[in-house]
Amino acid sequence: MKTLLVTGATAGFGAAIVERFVGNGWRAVATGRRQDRLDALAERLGRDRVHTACFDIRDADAMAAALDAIPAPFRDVDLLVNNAGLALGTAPAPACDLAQWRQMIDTNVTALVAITHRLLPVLIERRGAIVNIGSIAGVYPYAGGNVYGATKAFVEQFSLNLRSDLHGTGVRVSVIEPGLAETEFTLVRTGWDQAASDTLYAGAQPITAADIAESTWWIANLPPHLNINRLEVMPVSQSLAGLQIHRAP
Ligand code: NDP
Ligand code: 8X3
Repeated sequence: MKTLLVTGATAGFGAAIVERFVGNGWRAVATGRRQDRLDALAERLGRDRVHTACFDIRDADAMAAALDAIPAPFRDVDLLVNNAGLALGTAPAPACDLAQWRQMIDTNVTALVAITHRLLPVLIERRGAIVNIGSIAGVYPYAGGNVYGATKAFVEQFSLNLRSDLHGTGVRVSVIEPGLAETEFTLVRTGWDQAASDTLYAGAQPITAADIAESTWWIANLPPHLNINRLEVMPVSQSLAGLQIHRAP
């Protein structure tokens, strides 16, 4: 039986990825800050198949302690899904809160790098795989995307560079870059403004968490000689709108 570790498994993509893999014969280590959500997931899918590790991924000591405490056989990680992440705010840069910028960098970049570094030895030993969750925001700029988009550009480039460094190890590295997807993402971004979230997704038939779980499953179960480098996924309702020009009055 194979094992995956999913960061940010209390909601959205992460929870759906755990469900998809455990429902199809894998065991999972599910992480996040909300113990009640992790417990509910483990109760639903079975404690023998889901090990929960509750910690703030920005806290290096808490992360190390939680990873040290993972029991056998959950320690034998074949797939790391770096999914925990967030956007905070949609304001233009001059109006942004620096603390929110730091939180996005600490979560989406620094913590992702730290847990990857920590798990590389077991992933190499097991000829495993890494799936990083980037975003279209890391490829295409938009007003209000500022630091969030920049963190996701890091995730893309880190993924591609990791592939180069892992050359010859058999470890596969992929980055999935979703567009508009309805999860708790916009609630978090807007300070739990349900109306703002509902308005954004209304009539758009956005990507679902299950869709990204399916993409992750596909990548992980391809023949071992194939590597998906980048997978960009958008709902049909979303497309790119091009450049803007500010004209002198
Ligand atoms: P959700 O808000 O539904 O889920 C985010 C997950 O990240 C939660 O499980 C949350 O757990 C976890 N998380 C956030 N901060 C921390 C932290 N400090 N420590 C530990 N866990 C943390 O959003 P999504 O499922 O949509 O987002 C998952 C990933 O997908 C993110 O990286 C996001 O940037 C990316 N993405 C999302 C898109 C979208 O439109 N939804 C599109 C493209 C990419 P908890 O709060 O319990 O700690
Ligand atoms: C989330 C997608 O377009 O809201 O990463 O930034 S977007």
